[in-house]
Amino acid sequence: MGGKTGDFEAVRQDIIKLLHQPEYDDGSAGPVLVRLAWHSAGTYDAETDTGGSNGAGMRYEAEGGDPANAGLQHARVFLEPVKSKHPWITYADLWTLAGVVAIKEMGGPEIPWLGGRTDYVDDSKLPPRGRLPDGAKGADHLRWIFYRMGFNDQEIVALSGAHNLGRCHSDRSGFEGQWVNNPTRFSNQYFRLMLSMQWKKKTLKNGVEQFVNYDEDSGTELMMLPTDIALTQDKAFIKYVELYARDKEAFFAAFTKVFAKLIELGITRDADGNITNSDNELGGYHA
Ligand code: CCH
Repeated sequence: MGGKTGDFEAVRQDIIKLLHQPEYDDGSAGPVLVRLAWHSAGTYDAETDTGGSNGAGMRYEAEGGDPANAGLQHARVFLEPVKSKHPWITYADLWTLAGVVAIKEMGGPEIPWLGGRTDYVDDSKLPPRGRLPDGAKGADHLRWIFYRMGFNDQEIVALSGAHNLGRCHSDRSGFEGQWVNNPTRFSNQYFRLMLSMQWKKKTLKNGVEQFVNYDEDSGTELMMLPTDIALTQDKAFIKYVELYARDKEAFFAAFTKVFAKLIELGITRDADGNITNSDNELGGYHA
C-alpha cells in the first residue's frame, strides 16, 4: 500500500518499524541512520553555500564513494523499502527524517524537522571530498571542519555527543569498538565516561591509533577517537564536556538545537517554512 503524498507521519511510522534489526550490529539500524543524516548534511560550506543535505548527493559515487562515507550504504539500504512505499518523499528528506526519528526512538530528544528538501543535484553545489572530519586528528581540525559549516565550540561539543550511539567498524573507518556500554540508548554517558575513565592509547592491528578503556563491570573494552579525546584537552571544549556530563537536560536541549541546525544547513525557508531554494513542491510540509 502506498503512502499519501506529503504524509510524513506515515513515513515516520515506517522508519520506526525498521529500526529493530536483530541481525545487524547491536540490533538496531538507529545509529547508522543518525550517521547517514549527519554525513548528508555535514558537507556544508557556509562561505560558498555548497554541500548540505539538499540533493542527497551520497546516492552518487562522487560523494557516496568518499572513504568518509564507508558503511553508510547499510543505512541507505535499510531505508529503501520506505522509499518504495512512499515514493513521493525525497531521499534528502528521508535521510534527515530517519536520523531524527532514530534519535527519538533510542531515547533521545524530539528534534524539530521540516520537509521540502530536493533530490535535484546542482552540479555547481557539489561538495568536494574531504569535508567530513577525520577521527585521527585534533581540536584544530574539528574547528576547521565545523566552523566551515557555521558551528561554534559549544555546538561542536554538543554534536559530538552523538557518539553515545553506535560503533566503529574496522572495515569502514579503521577504528574499532563502541563508546558506551549501551550504544542504542541516547544519553550523556559518552561525556561522563570521557571524563571519568582512564583512556589509554592503543594501536590496532591495522596500525590505527585510538583510545581504549577496559570496563570491568561489563567486560567490554570501550573506545574513544583521538578527536573525542581532543575535546577534553582543549580549554574551550572541556567546559562543555563537563557541563553535558553533569547535566543531561542541558545536553539534550543543546543537541536538539544543534542537530536541527545541522539538517537545515544550506536550506532557506520563508516564514511559513516553505523552502525557497529548492524545486520541490512539497516544501513546507510539517511532520
Ligand atoms: Fe561520528 N564517527 N564523527 N559523529 N558517528 C563514527 C561513527 C558515528 C567522527 C568520526 C566517526 C559526529 C562527529 C564525528 C555518529 C554520529 C556523529 C565513526 C565510525 C567515526 C570514525 C564509523 C564506522 O567505522 O562505522 C568524527 C571525527 C567526528 C568529528 O566531530 C557527529 C557530529 C555525529 C552526529 C551528530 C554515529 C551515530 C556513529 C555510529 C555509526 C554506526 O554505524 O554505529
